[in-house]
Amino acid sequence: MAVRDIIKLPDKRLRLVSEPVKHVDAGVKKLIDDMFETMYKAPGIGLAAIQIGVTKRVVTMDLSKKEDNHEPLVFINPEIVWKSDETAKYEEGCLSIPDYYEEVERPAAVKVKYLDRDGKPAEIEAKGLLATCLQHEIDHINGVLFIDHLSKLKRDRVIKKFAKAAKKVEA
Ligand code: GNR
Ligand code: NI
Repeated sequence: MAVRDIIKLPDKRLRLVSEPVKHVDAGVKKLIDDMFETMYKAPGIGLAAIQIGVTKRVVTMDLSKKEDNHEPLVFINPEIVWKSDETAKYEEGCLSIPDYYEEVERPAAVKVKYLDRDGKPAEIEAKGLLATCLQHEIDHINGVLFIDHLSKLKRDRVIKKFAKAAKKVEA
């Protein structure tokens, strides 16, 4: 297992559309292990493979509160098959956009079809934080970031701030 670097804005790889996993083989299992290690270390409650530069449709998550009581969740090729008309607002953050938090409005509940870590088809109906997090991560594997759900003014401001910071490091 290894902690991998998390890629951050303005890294263009965050805009790539990830590829479906064909077989949940040893390589995918190793990727999942690395994602959990990276996510727990960050710490974050969710991670999409693209955040460590891997263009595979793989998501890890752990919404448990207690540090010594992990509840690891894995979603491979996740796909929203239903979303509620009702929406909910949550303050979101992203490990690829550090130290920026903003309220995002999304469907309050979703039904997601996916493969589990054994490659077995599964389905989950989620509400609350799980619904928000699933939508945040499924966005990632489609090259979408939570700032894309904000006003253009707010989004452009964040993108500019990160572009400027990256230039400073470069100089
Ligand atoms: O750690 C994370 N917290 C979080 C809070 C509210 C909504 C979504 C998230 S996901 C985020 C980790 C991350 O960037 N996943 O892609
Ligand atoms: Ni994120």
